[in-house]
Amino acid sequence: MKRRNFLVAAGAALVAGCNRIAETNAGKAVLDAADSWHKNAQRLLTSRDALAPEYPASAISPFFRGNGSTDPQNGDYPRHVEEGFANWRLEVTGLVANPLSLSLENIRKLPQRTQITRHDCVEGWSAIGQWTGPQLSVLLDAAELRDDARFVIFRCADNLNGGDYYESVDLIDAYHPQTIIAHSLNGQALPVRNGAPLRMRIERQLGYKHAKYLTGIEAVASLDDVGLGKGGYWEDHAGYQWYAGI
Ligand SMILES: Nc1nc2c(c(=O)[nH]1)N[C@H]1C(S)=C(S)[C@@H](COP(=O)(O)O)O[C@H]1N2
Ligand SMILES: [Mo]
Repeated sequence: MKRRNFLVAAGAALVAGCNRIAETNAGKAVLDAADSWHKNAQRLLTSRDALAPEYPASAISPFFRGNGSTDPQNGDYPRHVEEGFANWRLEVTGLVANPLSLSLENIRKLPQRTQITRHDCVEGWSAIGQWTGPQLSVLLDAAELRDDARFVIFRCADNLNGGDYYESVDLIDAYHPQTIIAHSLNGQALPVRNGAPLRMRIERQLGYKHAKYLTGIEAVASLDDVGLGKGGYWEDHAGYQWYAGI
């Protein structure tokens, strides 16, 4: 554990350093090249379908902090909080033969997976939590993903510094067995600070990929026309790498 924590801290320091490197044009070109290398070649060299470590209940952090948006005040979100999320819907759209619109009850009735995993944020903190929800693969199969789909976009209810938060993964992470749509943390409905009522868990990647306040899942062929084209809020606005594997 100590060694892993050190590695996470070292990784966070490296990312902080990378943001400075990214400010120079040459540095940016190198990082972009590395990112597309990740997108294209990394899957050939390492096993992208390996499982992230899972932990015993005794390892669960007493408090799972919130980060980024922790209490969205935009749009319909405050009304949904007041209603106890009774009218929340999750839409599955895009390159699918059978679009879905699911209530929280629909989602709780699907086959469920529970996993205790460690969340690593690039800002240099980690927390262990137990997450429960259906695998994303179950929804994608029910929606009948079309052959031309290559990426899955996660749409979020919150607006962070004026931009809509969103994220995306390729189909390897979309179909990874630990990629779930979590409605519960440590056996309780998600707190607002952790993304109520639904948030993604993308266990092989860093924290910013785990979209909170999930309203939509959209299958696309390319990321170019989504947001500013880099595949996520932090990718678009701060040059974070799209593939944030850990
Ligand atoms: N919709 C949305 N999802 C988000 C964020 C956010 O601000 N908005 N922050 C990201 C970051 S940087 C991290 S580390 C995790 C934090 O999850 P937590 O609030 O449950 O700790 O959510 C990620 N998902
Ligand atoms: Mo983060």
